[in-house]
Amino acid sequence: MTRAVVLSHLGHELLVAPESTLTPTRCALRSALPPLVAGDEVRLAVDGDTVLALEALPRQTLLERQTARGTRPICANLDTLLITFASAPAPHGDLLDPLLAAAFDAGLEPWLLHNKCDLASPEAETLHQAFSALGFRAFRLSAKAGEGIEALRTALQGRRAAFAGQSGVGKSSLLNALMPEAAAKVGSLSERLNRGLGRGRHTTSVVRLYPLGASLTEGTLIDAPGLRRFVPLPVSTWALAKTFPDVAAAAAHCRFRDCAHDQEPGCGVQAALADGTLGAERLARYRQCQAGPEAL
Ligand SMILES: Nc1nc2c(ncn2[C@@H]2O[C@H](COP(=O)(O)OP(=O)(O)OP(=O)(O)O)[C@@H](O)[C@H]2O)c(=O)[nH]1
Ligand SMILES: [Mg+2]
Ligand SMILES: [Zn+2]
Repeated sequence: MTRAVVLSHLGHELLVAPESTLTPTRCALRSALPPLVAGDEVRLAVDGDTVLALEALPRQTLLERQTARGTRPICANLDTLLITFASAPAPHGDLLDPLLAAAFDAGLEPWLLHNKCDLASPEAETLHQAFSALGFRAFRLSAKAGEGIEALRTALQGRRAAFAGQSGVGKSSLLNALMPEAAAKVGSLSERLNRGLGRGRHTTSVVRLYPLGASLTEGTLIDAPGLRRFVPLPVSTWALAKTFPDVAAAAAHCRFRDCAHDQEPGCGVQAALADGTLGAERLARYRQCQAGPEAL
């Protein structure tokens, strides 16, 4: 039996790549299989031209999102989430924090990709520096000018990564810069407006995995449609502290372990706000991220 990785879910079929050849192959699904996503591993039965996914192998990690109708898997077996923002469209703070928290809760390492550095944007630059200062790994990139691409390619060696971020930040453009053979479709702003993309349609329409080399061990990269917002599963206290290390550092000084950082005496967070070591907007973002699914 052949082991394969799921490249993409195509309605009633899967696009898979057998580990030995990595040749993209369409296959049908045995009826009892659970919903499969890019990055999932399956066992195939091959009979002439007929390929059937028989069995889903256990997942190492699973990135999921909350929808109005419940939990939905997005990608499996990742180790790195490439949280992408750009000089334009203007970054959406509300999107980046929940993505960081979701990455931590799923056991993934979040990296921040700042694309379109060829366009000046004080807003994106401030965000980049703030994330770096908090200790996150951040890359300054331009898919257009080629800036930072070599460093990112080296860093991705052997990793299982996926892009996440707003529509139009250049996720597919970065994929193409890293591996031109992916030939992923890239959308221009005018095209976007003509097709009504301004109202929420995306250039990339399906989640798709691309092997970075001749074998899966060399790494894989997943391109995904842009997100307008992202509601993770309820964020754990642990992931919240990893996402907001500055708030967590201040909270370490709270007198009470269950301090809500509100009116409690001896609150380290309120003290940090008062002496200016913590900005009020950081606490506001923390609270918004903590509220998570309630915002759905
Ligand atoms: N100036 C500049 N433009 C870029 C850069 N990278 C991408 N773009 C442009 O940004 C637009 C959107 O790029 P895409 O790669 O389609 O963006 P995306 O994030 O994949 O968008 P969705 O698939 O809708 O989520 C295109 O017009 C690209 O040419 C860059 O580094 N600099
Ligand atoms: Mg795209
Ligand atoms: Zn407190």
